[in-house]
Amino acid sequence: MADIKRTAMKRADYTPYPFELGEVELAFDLKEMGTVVRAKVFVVNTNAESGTDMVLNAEEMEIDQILIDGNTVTDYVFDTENHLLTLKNVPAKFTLETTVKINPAENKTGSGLYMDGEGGNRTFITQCESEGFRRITPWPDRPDVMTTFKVELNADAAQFPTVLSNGNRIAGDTTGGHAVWHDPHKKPSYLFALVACAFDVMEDSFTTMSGRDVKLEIWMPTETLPRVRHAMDSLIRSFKWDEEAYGREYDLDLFMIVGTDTFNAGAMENKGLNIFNNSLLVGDKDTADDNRLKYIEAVIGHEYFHNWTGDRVTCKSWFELTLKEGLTVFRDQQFTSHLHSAPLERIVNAAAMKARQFPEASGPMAHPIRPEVVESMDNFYTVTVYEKGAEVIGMYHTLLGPEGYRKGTDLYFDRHDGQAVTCDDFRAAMADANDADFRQFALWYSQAGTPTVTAQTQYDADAKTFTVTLTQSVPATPANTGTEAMHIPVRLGLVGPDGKDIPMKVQTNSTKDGWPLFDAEKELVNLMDESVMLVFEDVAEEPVLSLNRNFGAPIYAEAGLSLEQKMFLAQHDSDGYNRYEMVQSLLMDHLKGWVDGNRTVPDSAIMRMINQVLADDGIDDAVKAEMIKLPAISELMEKYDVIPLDRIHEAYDYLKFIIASRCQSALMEHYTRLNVPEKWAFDGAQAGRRALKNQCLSHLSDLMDRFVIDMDTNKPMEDYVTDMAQAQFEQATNYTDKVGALRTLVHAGVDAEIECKAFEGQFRSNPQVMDAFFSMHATVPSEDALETVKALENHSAFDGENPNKIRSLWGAFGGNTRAFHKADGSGYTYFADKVMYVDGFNPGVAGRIVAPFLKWNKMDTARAALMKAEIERMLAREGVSKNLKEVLGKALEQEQKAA
Ligand code: B3K
Ligand code: ZN
Repeated sequence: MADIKRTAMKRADYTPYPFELGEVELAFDLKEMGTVVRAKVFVVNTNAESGTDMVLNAEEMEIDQILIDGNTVTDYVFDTENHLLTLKNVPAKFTLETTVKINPAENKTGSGLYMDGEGGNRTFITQCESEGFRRITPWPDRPDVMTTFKVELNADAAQFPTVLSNGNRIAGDTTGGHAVWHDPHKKPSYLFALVACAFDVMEDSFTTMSGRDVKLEIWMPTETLPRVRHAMDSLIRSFKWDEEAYGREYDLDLFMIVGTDTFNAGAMENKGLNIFNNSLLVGDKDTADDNRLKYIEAVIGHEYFHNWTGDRVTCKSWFELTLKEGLTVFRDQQFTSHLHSAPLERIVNAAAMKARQFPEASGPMAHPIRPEVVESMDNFYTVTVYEKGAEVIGMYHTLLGPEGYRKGTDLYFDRHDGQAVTCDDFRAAMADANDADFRQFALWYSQAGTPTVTAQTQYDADAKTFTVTLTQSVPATPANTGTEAMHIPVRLGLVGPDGKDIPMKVQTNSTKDGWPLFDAEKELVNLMDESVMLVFEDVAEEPVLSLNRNFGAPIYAEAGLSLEQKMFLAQHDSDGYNRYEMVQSLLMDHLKGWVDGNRTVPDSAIMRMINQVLADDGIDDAVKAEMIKLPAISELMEKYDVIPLDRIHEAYDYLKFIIASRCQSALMEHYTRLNVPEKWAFDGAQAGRRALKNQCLSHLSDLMDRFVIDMDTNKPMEDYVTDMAQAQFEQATNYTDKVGALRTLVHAGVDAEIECKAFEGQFRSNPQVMDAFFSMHATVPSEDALETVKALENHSAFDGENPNKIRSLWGAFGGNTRAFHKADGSGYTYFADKVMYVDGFNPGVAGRIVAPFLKWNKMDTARAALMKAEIERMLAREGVSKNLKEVLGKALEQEQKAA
């Protein structure tokens, strides 16, 4: 085995940078090979008069010259392994000038300055978060070193007429390959950006609340430009919402977005110059489905909101990433809730937590939202830091109410504008603005793992009391971050036999750190001890407990409800989220009962419940679609120490068949009701109708490989449903319906060659749609997907170096549990080969797509052995990245569960 030495950084080791830097003047002479970068900055040593060393980060560059106060420096060490440039014995105050050469055309890492596109779309582009700036020029590349930037750009005017950077253009224009930019706001290097291109621009404008006019520009290849109107409209909505909801105004005269097809992340919030992966920027009704359009809107909002939560107030160190990301995700979720449906947004976000974050928190990469130890920062742009981080912000909002929360954010911005701060500073602002105590709440930042809250209830008919005992437990995780009792806001309700909420009054209340045990106004319990008991009085009849309403805390909530009680809440709970949760929980119980050979939910109950949901006029179509979806397989896998994967697949097949066959007429009725042409609009009700229609079709398609006769027509259902999907494909007047029909056909395993050819013919030149095409094939729930994926690697639209293609074909395959986990191990070998290939040039992406290997230790003995061998093979690759070493190294430390 090759050397797998790993080095970690610890949050506790933070020390401030010992130099202060003035405005930096950067000059770029942009060439595909041999770009020259000059940097000039005045430096003050804050700790010493003179004679100490100055350490800069520097990676993949040739150093031409270093000057201190105009004199050539020779006393320096360039440690190319650790990417550090040390200038020896520098004076107390001095002007530092560096000249380096870099080769953007050779940079395939997606970090630093690199090239994208071909021919007329060839572009210089940057990505500096978290540690890309050090690949551009030697610099203290850490978020707490903030300076203003003046940037001169020169490029070949014929090929790259437009040169863009942060801030305001103070010389040049958009046509001559030359411009000088000045950003008056101090910022860390990770927010630096430049672009040189020959794109076109879509322009618009926004007048801020104080009456300033801001120019809005989206730069794109000419042919793509017509499809960014939705993005521009979303941007205008974002500007307006942040003023209304947070009182935050934009602070430059120009806001630009540039789109690219080659980008490791979704998008990047560089000051005044956001760079977007085209997959989150380009799309209209004919090329993006409703979910994608909503996602584009949310990400446009997210990056714009970073202007305050990230750019104006930034992170002191990368350990504090959730300070900006958790907060900004929460803000984009609020934005989406405001524009669309709050209950739907809650359901979708809770589902993502359960399907993705809870499994991460129980695996080898478990970490608190503020990690304590990091080897490769790329590995910590996670659902824990982002989505659980947003849930933690949401709990402040729940605990303080909207007004208290807003007081907290106002104080945070007042106190820290222009600073690099920590999660503790945010927490202190929330506490100080509200005179509230968040000391115990701080454990949400330091403990990993998903707490479980269990409720035990007892009804006393004579005393008319209902006693609820809540107990919390916090699991131990490989991160070893503690298991102390947390401050958990548990929202709850008591639902009476008539389906109505019973007013909640506790016999005795108490307070801890100023928090009432039961907050009657907010209808929540401040669970701060391991176990608490509440006695509700004047309860005339035995109620059913509705626990963790609105998914108010990111926990497993176990109310110990019977089948009947779950069915009851599914129908009557006044909390829309918990109605959804109860339906999902019954589907989960059905699956688990089948796997365990101990069935508690009869098929008839599933039939009754699905039919009930479909028939209920009080539920939005979009929410119905979410309710009747099957729970994610990752959620069911979480329930086992040793995962019985084959039985899990059988359980899904069986439940799918039960839903399709027993609910056939209701599914058919709703499909028919909803399958009516309407003039397309980006509108929640319409999107809901399309979502439910396509979900009904998808459920019905599970009849396709069974011989079931339709009672009315005497025709085999297989033909019937195929006909329906084919007709929808042919007649679709929007992309949502088109791709919904095609996915149904492809996933049902019927011959869809004609439709696939037609789809490719129409969309071959659209990279985003082709990504969806690759994913659709890579996720077919069948072992055969392995061969399909291999064949698709040769597709003319596939490019193994492009992160979007890597994710849409190989990444999606990794999530296909039937093909990836093929019993003979061929899925593992294939996927490991791909991970190693990607790791050779883009470790950031490799470290993320490798995730399906991490829970090797929970698989059956045969699979665990095969996976472990592949993990060892990946680690043995000459030149394996620190990204892979960290995640795979941690995976190997796990103890195998199967005997
Ligand atoms: N801040 C960027 C993340 C960049 C990821 C770098 N590996 C996107 C975002 O969260 O807005
Ligand atoms: Zn972000």
